[in-house]
Amino acid sequence: MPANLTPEYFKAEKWYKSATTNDERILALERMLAVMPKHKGTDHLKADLRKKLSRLKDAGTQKKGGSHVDIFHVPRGGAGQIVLLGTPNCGKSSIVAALTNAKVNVADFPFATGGPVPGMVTFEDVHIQLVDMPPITADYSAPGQVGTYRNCDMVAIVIDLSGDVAEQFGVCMDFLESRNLLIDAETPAHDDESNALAKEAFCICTKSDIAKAGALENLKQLCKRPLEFVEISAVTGTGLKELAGVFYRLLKIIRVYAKPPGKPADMTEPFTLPAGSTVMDLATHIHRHLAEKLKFARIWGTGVYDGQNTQRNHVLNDKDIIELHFS
Ligand SMILES: Nc1nc2c(ncn2[C@@H]2O[C@H](COP(=O)(O)OP(=O)(O)OP(=O)(O)O)[C@@H](O)[C@H]2O)c(=O)[nH]1
Ligand SMILES: [Mg+2]
Repeated sequence: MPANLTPEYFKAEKWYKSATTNDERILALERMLAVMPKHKGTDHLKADLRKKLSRLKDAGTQKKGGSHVDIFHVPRGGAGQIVLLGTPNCGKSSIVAALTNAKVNVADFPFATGGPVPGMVTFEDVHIQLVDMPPITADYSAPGQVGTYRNCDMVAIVIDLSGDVAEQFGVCMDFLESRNLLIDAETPAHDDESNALAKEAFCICTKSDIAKAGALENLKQLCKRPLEFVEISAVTGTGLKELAGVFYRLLKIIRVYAKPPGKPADMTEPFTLPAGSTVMDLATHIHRHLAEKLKFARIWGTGVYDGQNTQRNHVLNDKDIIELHFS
């Protein structure tokens, strides 16, 4: 083993050893190579890791066969997917039970949840997917569990305010940071090859009805990242009503309604798009080929007068009604 390997390298190596899929192993190897000190003593190790990496990438380009079922793969539904992360018994399933119709297992013993359980949260006329998950501890996460987080839109870290907030937060942050799962200046949403990498995250602080004094303030002080904290109680209902709106805001999406020319808009099924989307983005979302024929759009909504003609690059706002005109 070459000298001078850093704690960051060993973290990445731990990630590599615990990975259960080739995609995850590739990400971990890339991280090991990126954080490895560059000197003569690491030349052999570097060559070895590069060989492993290229073998894994070759395997990835070959046809995938077999009938392996990944229970941690949760197909996306709704306008965005938020996946819960937390230590045993912290109250994850209770949140999903309170906000969705999903059949989850709420229990006063740890590890009551064994696999992901998706449910739909409704915010006004938008549906957002919320996924209950098995717990993690400092030493254990289920094999493959990281895959659910890697493929979601946002991670909700759940902290039990009646427990040891520092320990819970440490376990969750270590899980996320050691796998490059948190977006920051050095960790983008996608790696150089457009594979999903890091996520936005926020904190749901639950059991506010039995919180230890000063727990939320302690937690905020511990946190070195610009995370948002939302306080709730699944038992008394405090903060629950607002939670769906918080999900919607943090997902940074907008909803817009399409209107056929000369007819009323369909106000029942909005299209949801990333905030900042344009008229052209909406047209492409509805029909990629039709979008090439888009001439202009009329809009009723924010920052325009009713029925104003706009160009393809006009940026849409939440709740805009759009009439697309094609050539
Ligand atoms: N007082 C209080 N108890 C809560 C609250 N939320 C959950 N609980 C209780 O905490 C215990 C654990 O809740 P769960 O929702 O099953 O916790 P979990 O995080 O899903 O647990 P695992 O699946 O084992 O990881 C249950 O006894 C719940 O009734 C809350 O807001 N206030
Ligand atoms: Mg549970």
